[in-house]
Amino acid sequence: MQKHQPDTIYANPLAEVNRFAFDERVVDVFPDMIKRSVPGYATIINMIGNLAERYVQANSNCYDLGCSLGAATLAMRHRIQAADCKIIGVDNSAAMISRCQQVIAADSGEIPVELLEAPIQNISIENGSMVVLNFTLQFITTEERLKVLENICSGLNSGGVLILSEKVVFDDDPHQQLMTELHHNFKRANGYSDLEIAQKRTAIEDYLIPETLDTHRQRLRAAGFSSVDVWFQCFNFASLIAIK
Ligand code: GEK
Repeated sequence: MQKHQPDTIYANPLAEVNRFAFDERVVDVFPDMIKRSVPGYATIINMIGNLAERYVQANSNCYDLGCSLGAATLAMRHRIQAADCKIIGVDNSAAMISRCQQVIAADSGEIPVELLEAPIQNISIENGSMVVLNFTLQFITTEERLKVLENICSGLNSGGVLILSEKVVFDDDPHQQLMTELHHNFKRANGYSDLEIAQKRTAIEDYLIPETLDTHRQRLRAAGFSSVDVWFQCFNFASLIAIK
């Protein structure tokens, strides 16, 4: 397996900044990129393990939708206490799924993991007790989001849980500006230059579409979840728990 490389994708000035893509170049630097870009990422991954301990039911399926290199899959795999479970990881990037196969093969966990290269819009959720959308819904058009969540809710067993982590925005302009500045300060403290921050921002502008926490809460309820709220937040990054 290749070693993790530092993320320098936007370090030099680009004549044209293309739309961000989860291609091989991103796969090579992904662990470094997400850790240095998303405040609280390591805590969220760790707590997904904690939640798996509590919510995963015996003889059920767990889903990691937009699994990238399988960080949440592994957190669940090593903390699930219930017997006879299976984890299904899904990502529509061939490069991510291919590298994730290597990560899972090198891992010592015993719970079976199946990886699928597919858009999460096409996945059927069956006999689920835990579904993770860790910074994935934000890359799907806002029009498609309710249907994805309805599909998840209908495939979850009673008492099953969805963990939805997203970059978020705020209605209050000064607060929005403050959160953006604090996030950029976090990135600068992690070694990203102003050029890297600006070019990455351009690359994800029309691709990563953040929404307010209220929009997420309302949509999760509309999708059929009975209990919905935030369990983690750091600046403009938050994670919600939705229980069926
Ligand atoms: C983690 N969850 O480390 N269908 C399937 N996958 C998709 C889709 C889609 N429609 N759109 C984007 N992806 C991971 C981190 S990263 C978050 C998730 C980030 C995939 C995409 O290929 C990428 O692997 C992932 O969603 C988003 O906990 O980079 O900000």
